[in-house]
Amino acid sequence: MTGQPQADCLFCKIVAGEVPATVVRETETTVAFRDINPQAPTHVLVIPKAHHPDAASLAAAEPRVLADVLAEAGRVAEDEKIDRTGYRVVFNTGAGAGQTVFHAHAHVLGGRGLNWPPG
Ligand code: IU
Repeated sequence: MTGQPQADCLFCKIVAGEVPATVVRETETTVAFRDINPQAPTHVLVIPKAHHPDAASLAAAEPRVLADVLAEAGRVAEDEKIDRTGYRVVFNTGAGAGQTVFHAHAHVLGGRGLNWPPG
């Protein structure tokens, strides 16, 4: 069920503290932690604590929490000092776009030049 913790969800386990992660920020509704396979000098994931399979599902169910995720992405960028040089916030949505973990998450990427269009 959307919103409820899922036993087989890695990010729900990170929220529960059952799987370790390098947490850089936490709020009542969100957790931000470093990606284990960073694609840029800064690569942080911002997730809602509640389980929603992707960003669109989160937007439909809890739009304020999606706003929290985006606000936290901006705070991560400030903390990492990439807000002045530029950074990217990405929600891969669907396997064809590279989504591998089906718990909504924003990638915050920066600290190097970022090409457009992305691959
Ligand atoms: P994706 O957009 O669903 O592909 O992003 C999932 C990310 O989760 C990906 O960048 C992984 O490196 C990252 N990740 C992680 O940070 N910790 C983990 O234990 C696992 C994946 I599994």
